[in-house]
Amino acid sequence: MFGFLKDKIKGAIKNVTDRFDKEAEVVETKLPEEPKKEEKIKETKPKETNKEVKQKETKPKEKPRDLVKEVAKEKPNIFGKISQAITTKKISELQYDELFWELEVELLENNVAFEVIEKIKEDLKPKLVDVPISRSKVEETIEESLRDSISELLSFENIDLIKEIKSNKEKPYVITFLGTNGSGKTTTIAKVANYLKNNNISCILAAADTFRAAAIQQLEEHGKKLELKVIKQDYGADPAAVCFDAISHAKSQHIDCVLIDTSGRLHSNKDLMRELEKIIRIAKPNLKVLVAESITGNDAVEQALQFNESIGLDSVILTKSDIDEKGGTIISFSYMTKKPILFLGIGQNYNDLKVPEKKEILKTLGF
Ligand SMILES: Nc1nc2c(ncn2[C@@H]2O[C@H](COP(=O)(O)OP(=O)(O)OP(=O)(O)O)[C@@H](O)[C@H]2O)c(=O)[nH]1
Ligand SMILES: [Mg+2]
Repeated sequence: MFGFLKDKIKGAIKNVTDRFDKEAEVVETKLPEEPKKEEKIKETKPKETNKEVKQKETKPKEKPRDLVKEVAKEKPNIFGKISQAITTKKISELQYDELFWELEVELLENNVAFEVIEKIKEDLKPKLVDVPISRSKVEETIEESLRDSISELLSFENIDLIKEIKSNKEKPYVITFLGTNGSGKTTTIAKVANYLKNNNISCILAAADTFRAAAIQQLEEHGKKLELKVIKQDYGADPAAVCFDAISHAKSQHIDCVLIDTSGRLHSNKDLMRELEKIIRIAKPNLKVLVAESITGNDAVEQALQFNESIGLDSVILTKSDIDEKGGTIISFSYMTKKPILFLGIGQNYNDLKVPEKKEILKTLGF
């Protein structure tokens, strides 16, 4: 999933390093002085064990060895030289801006949001600007800094859904899934239902997309396959009423969880947003989850920010990560929305749902 981004970043780091080598100002730096001979020898002399001390006591006295001479003979390069000059290079802030552009383009093209790139740029700056640095260290410094920045960007506190539902005192735990048309809401609900079922949590599905043709049927098919009850009304019915029915049924049957499917909408559609607000007012969900497509990159981030402003999101599920070659969306998402990424959708089967792991993401990015 991040293979493409990984290769692009590696390529960009190499370009930055090459340009640094060509354009940076050469600086002669003196290495710090070597410690005095006697001190060094004292440090390197191994400690004597008790046994050795005893043996020494019984041995006839030998002529003391001149260790300083011996070591100096063996390692003339270390002890022969007192100080040494090495060649390093440094760049100005202006040069840094130009060099960073190489990296910036790759990150932008791979769905990393502009604000996120700015943060990465600021993190890296003090490590490269006006700091004498050798060529071999440039690549390493950029890589290390990027790894630290991305690691920090991915530092979201995730929700342990199973624990949340199991510790919920007032049944049912209600989750509303919302998002734009075709983002994967209905498929994701089926995957989550399957995940809950595998964790011994009972759930029912609420067909609150009463708008799109065949939406109820689609949910019913999943219900049949997963052996789960689907609460529905007719097409054109008030979705909030469907939610009310589903929650009442769950209460009376002591069902742990209700998963609400809603129709696709844009945050800019006022009527549909009002309808969503009504669903939320009636259903009072424990979790409002935006289902967004990983492949849409910064558009998905923008949607999340807008939906959050209108109705307040609790979490996000990024679908179609399996076909997202770029991989930058997840990095941008957590930083920009500050919302936990509950799951990644990684395919069209029921088991294709994954809890995002920071360590694994960093590894697939090559860090
Ligand atoms: N590759 C891949 N495809 C997915 C994933 N999640 C959903 N899809 C596919 O995306 C398409 C749309 O999925 P739906 O679940 O119908 O999306 P929706 O948001 O409910 O759509 P509307 O109800 O029309 O708004 C289907 O073909 C799904 O199989 C995923 O994680 N990976
Ligand atoms: Mg749907």
